[in-house]
Amino acid sequence: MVLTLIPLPSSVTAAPGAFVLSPAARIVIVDGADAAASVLSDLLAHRCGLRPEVTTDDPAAGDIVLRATGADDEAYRLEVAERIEIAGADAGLFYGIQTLRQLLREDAGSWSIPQVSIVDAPRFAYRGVMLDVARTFFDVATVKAFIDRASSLKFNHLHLHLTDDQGWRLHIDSRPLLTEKASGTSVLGRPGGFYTKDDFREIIAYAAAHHMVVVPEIDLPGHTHAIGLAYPDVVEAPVMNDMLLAQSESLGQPLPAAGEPYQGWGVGHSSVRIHEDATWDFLRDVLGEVAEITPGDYLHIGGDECLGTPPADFDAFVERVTALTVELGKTPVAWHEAGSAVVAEGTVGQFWGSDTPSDEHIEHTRRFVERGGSVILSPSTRAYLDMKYTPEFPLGLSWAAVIDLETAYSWEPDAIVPGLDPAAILGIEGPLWAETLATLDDIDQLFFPRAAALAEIAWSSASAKDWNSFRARVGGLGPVWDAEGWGGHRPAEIDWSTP
Ligand code: TNX
Repeated sequence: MVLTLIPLPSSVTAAPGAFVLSPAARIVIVDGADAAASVLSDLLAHRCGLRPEVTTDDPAAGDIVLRATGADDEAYRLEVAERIEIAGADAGLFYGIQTLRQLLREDAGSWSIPQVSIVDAPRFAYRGVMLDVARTFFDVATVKAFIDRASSLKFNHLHLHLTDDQGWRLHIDSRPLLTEKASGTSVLGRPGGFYTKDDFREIIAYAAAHHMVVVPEIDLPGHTHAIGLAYPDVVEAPVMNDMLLAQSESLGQPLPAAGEPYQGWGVGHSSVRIHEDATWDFLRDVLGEVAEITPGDYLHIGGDECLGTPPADFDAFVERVTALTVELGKTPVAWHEAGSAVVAEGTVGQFWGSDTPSDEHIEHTRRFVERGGSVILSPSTRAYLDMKYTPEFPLGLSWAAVIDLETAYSWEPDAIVPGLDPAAILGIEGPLWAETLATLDDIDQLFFPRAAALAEIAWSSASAKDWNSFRARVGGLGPVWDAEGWGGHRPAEIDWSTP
């Protein structure tokens, strides 16, 4: 029998037989596993229509025991025998429950779980997904739905791309015109929107309850056309050159005009005014409020595709903005181009080059490590969740690659950037850019099943990786995702009928 587990745990020992979940089963909490009990209780209610009693009494056969341990890590143990026991610290208990969720099976009206003994811990500390809410605004309910999906695969960071040329999505009290004037539209006439501070706190709290840390991104110094709708003094006039004209022509989308919302998806035409004091007052206000509302360590300052910015200006900007971020108490994260500059000590670089990167990309990425930082890998030819599965796929882009499930699965983080010390790899992230997405269903189409491939690369050991094993397991998860109401693409090369 195939155990339908993704990401594959460190150690799995299966035994014959199964635990049958009876209506009399109780959730027994030991040493204060209360939060996990409510996660499990909601899950069983939703999936099996059972709401077990939660108790601190001694466990009996047929019960599910949640044992909180004092450890400070994401590891857990799951034993399924005559009773079920999950042991771990907060995150570990949550992950043990996600593993249990993948093992639950219904047969003739009764719910069972195969007997198994699992010991598990992640490979990488940073396991991220990114949602672009700037190109298309997604409301709080959709972001929560995205958190549900990602956390079930043991992703622990949610990077939100909050600002871009097309819109500004987070209210800033000291700069209220940003959301008043620059949030009303999305790409191609889709509706705009923004998060109030309370909305954003709600997202952060929901993410935290699912053991995900929110990483907000304010994309700078480029991707800033929207700022000009609100504070024109802070931005340069849109750049226009042969490269940008050719881009606009090939997209069939007009170039942006100063002071008007941009609804195309060309890149590289905008910049803040790098040398003006007014810009730095603005950035101190904005980044200060973002840092203040964000409990996580990281603040992403962008740094990508500043195609119209002179290199010396770009470097000066990055040096200063990463220093400002540190001053505000956060660890800066930046797209790998920012490695051309003297980034603040400890800045994390996010690599988005191909899996055969240019010398320049390699050099820029290594710089973060030379400056005491680490690297998040998002190779666009493998980890980009917004690339098409096939050339004909109706959603997504294909500028980096066409990424079928096997391509998304078959890569090794240590081998992407030559000469990068493996110990400097903080983890991996799958970005979901939203130029072509309008709905949660669209998100699901690009997310499932490729996010499962990324989850396994992020969590499981390199030696466990095996495409044939993965394809058998992913097929078995189709019914689990269906049961949650999570749609998605079901590529024909996978047998989705396995129980
Ligand atoms: C490149 S990857 C971008 C984004 C686009 C994306 C579309 C990166 C750091 N920048 O601006 O949305 O391609 O795939």
